Amino acid sequence: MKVLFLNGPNLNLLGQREPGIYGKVTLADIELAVRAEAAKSETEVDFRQSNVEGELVTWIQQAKGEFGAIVLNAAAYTHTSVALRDAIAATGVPTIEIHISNVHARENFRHESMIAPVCVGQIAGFGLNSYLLGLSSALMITVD
Ligand code: CA2
Repeated sequence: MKVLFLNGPNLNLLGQREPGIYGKVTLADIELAVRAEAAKSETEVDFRQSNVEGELVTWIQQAKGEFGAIVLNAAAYTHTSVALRDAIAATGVPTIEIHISNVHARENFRHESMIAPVCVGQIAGFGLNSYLLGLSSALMITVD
């Protein structure tokens, strides 16, 4: 079983700015924690980040046939991207939306998710653990 973790814009800055909202962990720390957890169930993980919307779209399209699930922190594109939503719907790979922060407790514009209707579900507000919960959820919804 292979799970694709995708991270959207500015998540490469994690741990460097706004520690009050996003904590002190870096994306590299998160990747290490995800890989350690995945190893327990012999789950293969691919972990990527891009600041480019089209690159995320391409990766989602290419996931079909290779990955059993996508765990997606689309960051700001969550709230704006019809392109990501269409890619998720088109590819048909079960996708779990995740967020480090509780987007529903923040500004109104973060309450809306363009991608939520085409995702299996949403996990938000658990910090680094949102990624681990995303992994557990991916393992629960996939059979191969
Ligand atoms: O809580 C999350 O995981 C978000 O997806 C993070 C996005 C935000 O736009 C979403 O509404 C919620 C922002 C990621 C940018 O991360 C930064 C990290 C350090 C400094 C500045 C931004």
